[in-house]
Amino acid sequence: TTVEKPEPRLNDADTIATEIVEKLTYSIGKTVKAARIHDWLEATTLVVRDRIIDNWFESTIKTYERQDKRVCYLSMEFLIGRLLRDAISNLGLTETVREALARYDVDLNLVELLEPDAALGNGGLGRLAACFMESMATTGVPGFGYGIRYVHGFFRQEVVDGAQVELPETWLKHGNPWEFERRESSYEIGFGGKVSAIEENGKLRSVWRPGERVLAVAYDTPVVGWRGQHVNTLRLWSAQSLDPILLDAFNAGDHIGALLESNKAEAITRVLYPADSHQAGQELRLRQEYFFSSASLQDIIRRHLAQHDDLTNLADKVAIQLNDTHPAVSVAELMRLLVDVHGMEWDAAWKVTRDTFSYTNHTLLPEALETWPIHLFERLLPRQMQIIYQINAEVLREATAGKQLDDGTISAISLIDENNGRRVRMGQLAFVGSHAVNGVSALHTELMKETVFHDLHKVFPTRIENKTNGVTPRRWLFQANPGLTQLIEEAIGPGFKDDITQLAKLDPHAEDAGFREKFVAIKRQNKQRLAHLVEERLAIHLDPNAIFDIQVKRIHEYKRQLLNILETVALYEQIRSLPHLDWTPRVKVFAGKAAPSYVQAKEIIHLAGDVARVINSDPTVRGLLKVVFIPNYNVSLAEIIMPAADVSEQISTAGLEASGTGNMKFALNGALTIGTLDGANVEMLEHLGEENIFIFGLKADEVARKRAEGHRGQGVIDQQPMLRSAIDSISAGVFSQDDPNRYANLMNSIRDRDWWMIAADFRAYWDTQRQLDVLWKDRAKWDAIAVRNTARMSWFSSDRSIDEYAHDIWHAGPKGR
Ligand code: DL6
Repeated sequence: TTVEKPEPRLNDADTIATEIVEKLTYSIGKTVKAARIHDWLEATTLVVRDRIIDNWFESTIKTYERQDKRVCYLSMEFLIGRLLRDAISNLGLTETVREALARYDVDLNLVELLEPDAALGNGGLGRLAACFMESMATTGVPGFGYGIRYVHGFFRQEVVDGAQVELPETWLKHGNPWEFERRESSYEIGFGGKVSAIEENGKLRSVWRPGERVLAVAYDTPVVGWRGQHVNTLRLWSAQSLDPILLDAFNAGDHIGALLESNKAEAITRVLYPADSHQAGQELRLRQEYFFSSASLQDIIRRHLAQHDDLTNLADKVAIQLNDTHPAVSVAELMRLLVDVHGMEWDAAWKVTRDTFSYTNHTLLPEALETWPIHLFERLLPRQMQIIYQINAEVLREATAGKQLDDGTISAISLIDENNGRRVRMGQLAFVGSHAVNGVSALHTELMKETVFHDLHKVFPTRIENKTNGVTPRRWLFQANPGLTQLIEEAIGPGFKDDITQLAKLDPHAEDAGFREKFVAIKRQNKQRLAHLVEERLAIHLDPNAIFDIQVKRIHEYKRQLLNILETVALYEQIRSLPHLDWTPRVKVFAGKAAPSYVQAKEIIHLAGDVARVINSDPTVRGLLKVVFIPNYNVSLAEIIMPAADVSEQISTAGLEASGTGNMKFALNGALTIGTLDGANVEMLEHLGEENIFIFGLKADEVARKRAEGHRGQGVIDQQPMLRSAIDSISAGVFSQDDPNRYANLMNSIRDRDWWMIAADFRAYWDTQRQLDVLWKDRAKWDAIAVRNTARMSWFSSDRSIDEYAHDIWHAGPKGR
């Protein structure tokens, strides 16, 4: 049906001010006088939302009428952050809304700060999904994000007596004005029970009778692209029980038992698992994975059948991207729905499945690769387990057809790991069920071919391809750094806002002293803003004249915050023993969360805090070195930190960081990267040129070789007095006098195995840091490099990533048709 387009709304400050007051009055029930700041937030959100909804309907109807191919992005995580500023900015209404609120003496900046961060993700993978949603809306790809509406997102981090403490996060406490419950879009999700075979028209058909059923209810959030032209949907599933209360049990006096079923159902979407690099392994996690996969697939099929006679052309109309293996059970579930429920032949269903799915791998860390014990899988998802066995048999048959494969290869490509107590390998399932499998940076993709998918790659040599990550410049430049955005506009005109590749026009301005001066003045303001936040939250004073050297990301041994801390301690000791030298003042900033059960990562946080306390209170290094650990790193904090950095730390052990996206955000905002040849740093080097990025350390193949040779740290430490002294001081309790042995294990791990090559890379890292010290003194040179970083980062826009996915994998959207 063609729906008449509503009259476009007026977007002047008068109209918006009037509408905000109307919302205050009639939706919130407050007068202007009585309204509190959270009421203004809600009223403003509703007014902005109205403007998005008009375009949302239009985008949805257009996609429907043109029967455009849709992209469904299945992701367990969407780390979206705050939405109001993003929406206002993408609609081009920032100054108008500011003016409208100012009429009532309300400050838009303060209103925005009150919005809770939607932290439905752990880190890189979830934030990438959020950037991709925004870029799909911007580039006009009809995208649907499918995920989980966690009641509690990523935990809130506090640091108490130096240690990380995890507190529940309650983003839904005061409701969520961005979402719409869709009661009509709810689906039953089964678990457990029995499978039987019944005969129908002379053929056997499997029927699954689950022992337990829950309801998945959809909540939709509009995702608005740049200039508000296209609006997509993020659909998050919430679990509800079919029977809210078992009245029989209640009436018999079993009041707790009467609620057990509903508690069990609702537990599925209660909380996000807070580990990004270890598989959670619990039954509840598998329930979450199946729950949102099945709900999303049922929804996709229902939509398809509303427009088409059958499911044979599903892959022509829908592309489903599996964001990591978390939704990999979808491969078996789609086969079940096609074969058992919709009566398709197995072979036809397998072709539809493979043509529809594609899969992104985000890590090579063995401990993060998901596998599930067969007995658990079989108990929870008995029919899907049968289907996995059948897929396995057929894939092995296909792989061996006409070829002689040795037993090692067969067991490596099998979906069942027979060596570790029989487990289902989700990576293998996602791989064989997809027509395209991608890594997230060039290096990572090559390593996938050599390591985790070595044998599958040999059998299916064209399946793996690369899609380097990107970040949305709207959030990470325009909104996070409005000062720099305006300066760029003055220098090269507004074209870059619609076509980010035009940022390249900024390059010649690196040579212009007048421009550099303005660039630096903005950086300084951003540093002052961060310094102000640190002063307020931690009562630590930071001097904006110092180099702001920042490492913010999840805490993990492979990301090597420990290398940075050791260099900090070594620098501290050097300044103390050689105070007459001309040291360059530095501020070292750390932030990030550790998985609650990751002991070493928590020790690293504790150490950062201990080192900060001792250094910051030592008058001999005053003005030369400061260290801060800012608690509770999240998207909103990142938006303040990224624009304030002079140096961006991207120092993972080479071969272990799949891509990184923080590296891109920092460089886009004019920070100089000190980093290893890892993840997307490799491509950043190509785009920036080697004089504009500071690369050090072992390369991925050298790390592998050293490990194979049985490298140990002690030998290196003995050769390096500064490193030895730093390790000895930490071991002796110089920074932890209350508990001198606190870091014994951490330090011994470097002396012994040095698995993360901290000792091995220390000297190269130290030297490169000193090279930066020298460069800082040549401000014209430093600043020119900073400008070139901003100018040369446009390739790392998520619009480019999305164009590549659309063109090469999804065959959807303007670039994919
Ligand atoms: O692809 C997004 C992001 C990469 O930039 C990071 O390098 C990578 O560590 C991260 N992976 C995860 C957890 N992976 N799993 N499972 O967040 O993905």
